[in-house]
Amino acid sequence: MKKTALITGATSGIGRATAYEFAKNGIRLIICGRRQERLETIQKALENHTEVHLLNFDVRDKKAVFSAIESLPENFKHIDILINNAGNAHGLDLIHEGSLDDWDAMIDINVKGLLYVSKAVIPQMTERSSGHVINIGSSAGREVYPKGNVYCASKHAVVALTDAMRMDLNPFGIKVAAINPGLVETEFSQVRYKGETHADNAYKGYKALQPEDVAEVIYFAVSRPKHVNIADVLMFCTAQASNTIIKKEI
Ligand code: NDP
Ligand code: 8X3
Repeated sequence: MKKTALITGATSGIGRATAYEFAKNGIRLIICGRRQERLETIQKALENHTEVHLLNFDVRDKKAVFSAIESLPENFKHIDILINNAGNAHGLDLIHEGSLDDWDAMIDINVKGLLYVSKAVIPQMTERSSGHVINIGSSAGREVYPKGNVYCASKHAVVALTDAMRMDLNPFGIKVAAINPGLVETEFSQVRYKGETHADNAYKGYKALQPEDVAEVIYFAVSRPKHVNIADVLMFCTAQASNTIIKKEI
């Protein structure tokens, strides 16, 4: 039987590439994000490969999260795979110079948003004693770097929540994983630097991971046999050795 996956942050970057990878492999999709036009474009592009349902909500909005997931039509209610991917960095500042709004955004989206979506989806997995949750963490969840403070803290929280979920959901046979990439060339830097011109420099002088590279690893994890759980992955582009060591050609 075909599996159904719900992907948050499917309008761009890693989430969108994962939607394409899953569609190619016949997984039915619930794609989520705030940009309706993009959701519709992706649906059009993928509907020849698989069934696609759209959900437009902000993961920060508790009520919107629950009502979106409750609104799913009967044939999409059974979610086998949850990809908690929506998230971003907002700003890159010394701790005493950071913006409170940026801090709120990162904690509210990357941590609380992930929790709200999980709370809305996981109970139907525990009821059926089956399911697979993949949280998109980051190398920033393993090692902090200068000026990364709150973003790194939010991703450390994602890694901690992933380990905690794996323990709590173990009696139900639910797989839980964190996929933690280093630098991936997406709209991430446009968001972090608020569209400033130096955002374009973030991926210059080396070949960063592409969103499709991460999507392939996510698909690898979801396509393992029932007894295998890829619990934790750290992946870098070859030019990156750690969050602070990147070999760039100048
Ligand atoms: P993008 O900016 O390309 O994509 C971010 C996605 O998150 C978009 O689809 C956006 O959709 C969604 N999103 C953001 N805020 C909200 C919100 N409030 N409510 C709902 N959806 C939201 O970045 P990436 O693809 O790079 O990022 C995806 C994940 O990967 C994030 O969790 C990020 O932290 C993580 N990551 C990224 C790395 C990188 O270097 N790029 C490295 C390691 C991890 P919309 O705006 O339509 O709502
Ligand atoms: C995104 C990668 O290095 O900008 O999580 O934190 S980094």
